[in-house]
Amino acid sequence: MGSFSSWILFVIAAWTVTSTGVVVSAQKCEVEPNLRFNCHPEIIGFGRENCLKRGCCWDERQSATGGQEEFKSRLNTYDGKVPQCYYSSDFPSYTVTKQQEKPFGYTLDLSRKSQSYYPKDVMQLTADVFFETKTRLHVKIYDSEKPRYEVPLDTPKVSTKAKSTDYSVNFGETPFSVQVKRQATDTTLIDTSVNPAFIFSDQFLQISTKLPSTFIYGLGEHRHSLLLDLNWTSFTFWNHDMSPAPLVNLYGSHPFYMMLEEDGNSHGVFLLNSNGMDVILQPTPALTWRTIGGILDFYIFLGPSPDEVIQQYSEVIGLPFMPPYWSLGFHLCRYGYNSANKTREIWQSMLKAGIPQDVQWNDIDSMEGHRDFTYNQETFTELPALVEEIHQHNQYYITMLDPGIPNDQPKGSYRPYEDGIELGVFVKDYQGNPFVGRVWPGRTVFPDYTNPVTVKWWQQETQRFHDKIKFDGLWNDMNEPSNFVYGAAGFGCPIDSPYDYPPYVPNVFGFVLGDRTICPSAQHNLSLHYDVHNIYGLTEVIATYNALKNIRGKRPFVLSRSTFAGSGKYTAHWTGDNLSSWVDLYYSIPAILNLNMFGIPLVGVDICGFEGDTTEELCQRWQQVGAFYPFSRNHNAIGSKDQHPTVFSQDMQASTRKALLIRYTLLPYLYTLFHRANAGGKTVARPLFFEYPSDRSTYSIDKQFLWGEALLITPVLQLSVVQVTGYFPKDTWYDYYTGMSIESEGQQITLDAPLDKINLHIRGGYIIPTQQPNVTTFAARKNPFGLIVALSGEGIANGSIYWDDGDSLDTFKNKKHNAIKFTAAKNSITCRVVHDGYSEEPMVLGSVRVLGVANKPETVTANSKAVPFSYDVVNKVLKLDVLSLLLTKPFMIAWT
Ligand code: MIG
Repeated sequence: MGSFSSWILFVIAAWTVTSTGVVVSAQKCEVEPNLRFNCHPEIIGFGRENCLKRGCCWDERQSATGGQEEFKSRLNTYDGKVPQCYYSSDFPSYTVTKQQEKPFGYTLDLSRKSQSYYPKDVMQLTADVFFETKTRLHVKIYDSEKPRYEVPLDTPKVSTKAKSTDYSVNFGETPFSVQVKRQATDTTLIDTSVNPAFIFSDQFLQISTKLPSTFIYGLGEHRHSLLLDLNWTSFTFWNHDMSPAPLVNLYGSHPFYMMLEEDGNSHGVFLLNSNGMDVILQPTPALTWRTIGGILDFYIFLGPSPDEVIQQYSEVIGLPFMPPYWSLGFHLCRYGYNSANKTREIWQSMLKAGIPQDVQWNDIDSMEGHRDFTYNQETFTELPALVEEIHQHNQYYITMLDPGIPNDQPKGSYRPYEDGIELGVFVKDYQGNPFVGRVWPGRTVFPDYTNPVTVKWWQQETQRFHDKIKFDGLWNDMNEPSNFVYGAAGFGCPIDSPYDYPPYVPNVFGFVLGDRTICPSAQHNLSLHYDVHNIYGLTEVIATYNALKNIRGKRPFVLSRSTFAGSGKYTAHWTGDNLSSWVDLYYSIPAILNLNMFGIPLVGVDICGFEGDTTEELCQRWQQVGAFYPFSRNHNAIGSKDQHPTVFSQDMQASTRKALLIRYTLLPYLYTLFHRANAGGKTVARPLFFEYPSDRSTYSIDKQFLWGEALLITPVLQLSVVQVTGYFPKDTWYDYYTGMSIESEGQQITLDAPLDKINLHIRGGYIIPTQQPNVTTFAARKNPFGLIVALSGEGIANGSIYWDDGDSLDTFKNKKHNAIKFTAAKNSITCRVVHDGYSEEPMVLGSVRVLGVANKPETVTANSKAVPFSYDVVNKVLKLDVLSLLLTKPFMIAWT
């Protein structure tokens, strides 16, 4: 603790009895600046008098600009000032009145004597502490007497305590606080005693924790660098249709963070709560959760490696779905092809140019009056034929379904609405009538997917539409849900509703919760919109996923704009309406890395940018980076200049073709990573620190990323440069193109990056399965496989492949797959078949590249028979090209 004499004169406390009946002494306001927690985050009413009324401390010395971290950060003028109004060190809170042992851990009874300054304090709380697994702690704090809204996520139910745990838990009794420690290192991961103001009122719930380091990640969906900024920043969770911009609430909510501790261990924390929320970071370092409803339902994951944290998180929220193989190919879309003919022309131009593409998309311009389940009878009459033609080329077609259903069509002309009204499937307003907003089709109502009847109706309508257009996947846009007007069309939201105008409004864009969405007072089957707003998109994709599954009998593919924790079980995600700009190209990388941490590995951003016009160079570089987005789609806004690859020069097309052919070459590796995500929650695209958690130089890297453990991508993100500098952690790295090795000591390395090249490196010690590419995954899957064997300094490498038919449901569960392991050591590679359950397509191994073979071998054998080979003396690469081994039979390749 420092000395406060220099500023204590300026601190004023309510040293008389305040309205809450609390006496605050000036002494209790001696709180070190970084340990001050904001007692008056509201913009309205901010001032000394109201601060003191709350029983809080007021620091005169702070300028009048202090105190409202969120508002200031919104205006981008906040310069790291501590709050002007803050809690005294004895701010009243809960005490523990009873502690009981339970089979799952403990239960605590908490109670408070005085009211906080928010209405309707919950005076009696229960805290259940579940020692769920060795690495997972679950702490659930709720109203002891009255049930409150809880997020309907299907989380594991644990009734008995884990035998041993990596964590220990302690409590402070008066006031109540929680401390969680990592036993192995004695590091305190959570300590809520840092802020005395633990508040649990009906519409304001707040708890803070001290953080064990400054290395914090997550808290999406926001536009931010990968490593978060602790300098009085705030992150708001309230799903919103909003072009990605810093410091505002965007399309999705993931109240989850992960941290690296000082020693490189990592842990994660998830607050299972879907109400509007602010999370505040301050340099203490500390974090404050501030939500306006539900309960406080925390999960703490002990890792200790970053990837283990994500696996443990995925076990709680649900493992990512297994994507169809074709969906890992390249996707082309735009808003505003405006006709089936134009769509066809561009799709055909890709075929002609030999640029890989698996999926052609249409947007709302293909609909009749922007109405779901229709196609335009003037401009898209040939759509059914076009889709058939696309299928004949073994390619796929995806179209859009928005939530807004028009309610003003002539009687008898629009069945989805008429059936829906009869079944009562729409969200109701505060008076119980269908809630009417305004979206693309005009005046619209919104399906309430928390109602099982709605889910049936949605499936039925989707089926009817599929009878006309044989789409292979669906795109759920506008599902925040977005609304063009504030609340109800022509009305807004009821001014006297405590849900539309709660006592505390999180720092949402537009200042009111109903901004560009449904009124929080609207009613769903499950609860108020106030509670379920952030899971609207999740409930829609569950319905869409299951509809597709039932209709096609194959693996569903859904793309959703709005997401919540657990969405990855059902959907892919793209980051919405980005801009065709270099800055947006950079932000794509932290975005996809974050979404991987949130359990949504199939993620990408609109390649070449959505809004605005791209340039050829930007689009060329973007196609290169985008070839390595797990979900790779070029998409464009209506009115923007064309940006499909074939609109550009031959050079640009050649470079895009080259990047995408590399993607297609590496698809068996990517697919194997997706299998691991689906089976065990591992990330697909990951930050460097995931693989090198003890190397601090990696902690803030977000201009490079990895596929799995082994492929490092170092793209150009700037105009007019033909070199790029990247960080190479201490390891052996091999240039993807030449096989030349780099021995890095953990250093920055500058690489040539001519316009037609994206730098790729393979990490020594890994074996990557590949396949000779083609312009569709259908064609590529008929080609021979390859292996890239990247030897470690010790001459060792490992890898695997997961393979199945790429489209059937539950192939892993039903064991209709192949799982094969490869090991290289002592101048040989062996193949071990772990599971052999898929034999429809023979898996021929055609070629092998061994990187890092020091000397030219004299002979090379496959299963003891000599095979032809060549050796690149300069790059030290052993090449075998005329193999005809089967991957599904054990083999051994050796060189001497
Ligand atoms: O209000 O369907 O983010 O990808 O092209 C705009 C038209 C609606 C927003 C999506 C964008 C899509 C567009 N949609």
